[in-house]
Amino acid sequence: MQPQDAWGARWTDCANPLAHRFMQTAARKGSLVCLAADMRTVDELVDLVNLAGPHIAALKTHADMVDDFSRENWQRLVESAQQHDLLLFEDRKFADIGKVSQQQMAGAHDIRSWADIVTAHRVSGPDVIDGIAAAWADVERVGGVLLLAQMSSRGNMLGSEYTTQTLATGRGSPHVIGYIGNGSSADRIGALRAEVGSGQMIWTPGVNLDVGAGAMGQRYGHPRDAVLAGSDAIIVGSGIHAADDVVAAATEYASVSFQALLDRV
Ligand code: 5BU
Repeated sequence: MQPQDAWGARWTDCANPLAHRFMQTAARKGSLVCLAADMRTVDELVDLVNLAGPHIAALKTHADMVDDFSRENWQRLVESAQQHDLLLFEDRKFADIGKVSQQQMAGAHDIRSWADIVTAHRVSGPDVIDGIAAAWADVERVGGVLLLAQMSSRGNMLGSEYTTQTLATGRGSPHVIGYIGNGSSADRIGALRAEVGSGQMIWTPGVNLDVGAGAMGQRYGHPRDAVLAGSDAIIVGSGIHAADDVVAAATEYASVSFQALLDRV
């Protein structure tokens, strides 16, 4: 399917090249799934990507939970992501001063060299974004930041005033491709979408076909409700990687999310 047919106004309004790349991949594969690959070894990660790869549009990692991380080892994951045309998203949740964020983008995990997207909290001030962008510039790459405007976990402190300030920081920034919204609440996503407009993306964790409470304070909403309310990418972890049949689960999340996009447009 042509991306403009699947995405409607978002395709024209959301001009960021990385957002376009995601939308194109999503339309081609018929999937809004960003797989949260919360695995502890590179072998498990690569196996998971090889299984789910055809049914997902982006890959989210936590490099610092991987026991056998090394730059050489990680390269195997980067290559399998490339083979499946997946944007690589490191959910690092940067939250320090700009200069330190720049250095943390380098460091042991060298995130700046392989990640296309990272998350950041707005809490430390707007300069965290400049620090991250400077790190990508240091290695002559361009990436996109998703600012945490909401979270899915219970009891979090990202209230509506904080969200509004976060959007004010991200609006018009060439480095901010969009925001993390709370996938467990369609109402919250709808409110966020109304405030964001259609020029930036909203990606949502806290979605599962089995809605309700998850482990340790995680909360889940239904992926269809999230997309209808304005989410552009559903971030799914255990719903896929912990399923008995990973391919079947990935296929189902893909079709539910993409059908919801078509119904939304
Ligand atoms: P789950 O297994 O689908 O619950 O995994 C959710 C993933 O999304 C996991 O990697 C979290 O780090 C990530 N996440 C989240 O759950 N909630 C949030 O608000 C943010 C990220 Br930000």
